[in-house]
Amino acid sequence: MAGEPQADCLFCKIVAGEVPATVVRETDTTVAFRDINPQAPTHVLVIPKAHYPDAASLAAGSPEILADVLREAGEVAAMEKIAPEDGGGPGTGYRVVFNTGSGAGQTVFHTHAHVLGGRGLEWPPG
Ligand code: DGP
Repeated sequence: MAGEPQADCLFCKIVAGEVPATVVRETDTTVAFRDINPQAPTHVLVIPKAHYPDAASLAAGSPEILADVLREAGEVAAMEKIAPEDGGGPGTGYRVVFNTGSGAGQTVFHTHAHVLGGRGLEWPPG
């Protein structure tokens, strides 16, 4: 059923505490933890506790939880002092990325928002 934990899902195992992670925030519906392979000084993943394979399926199945994920992305940015109000130069402001589909670089099929910042970020992304 949509949202139910999946036995073979790495991020469901992090939610369950079966795989260790450096958790920086947790709410009733979300967990935020540091990416194991950081691409920027701040690289935190915000995930719903419920299992949805990608952002589009989360938006369709539980839009209120997708809103929770995005709110938590902002809370992580504030905690890491990379929010726009922390200044205007390189290193402030942040990017929220949902890689969606293997062709776009998604490797873990449990929705996750990458929160990236702490350095200047190029556009367009690679
Ligand atoms: P994506 O490529 O968008 O599916 O991002 C998956 C991210 O998950 C990638 O940046 C690396 C991260 N990741 C993979 N395995 C683990 C893990 O066991 N622990 C943590 N903290 N992050 C992981």
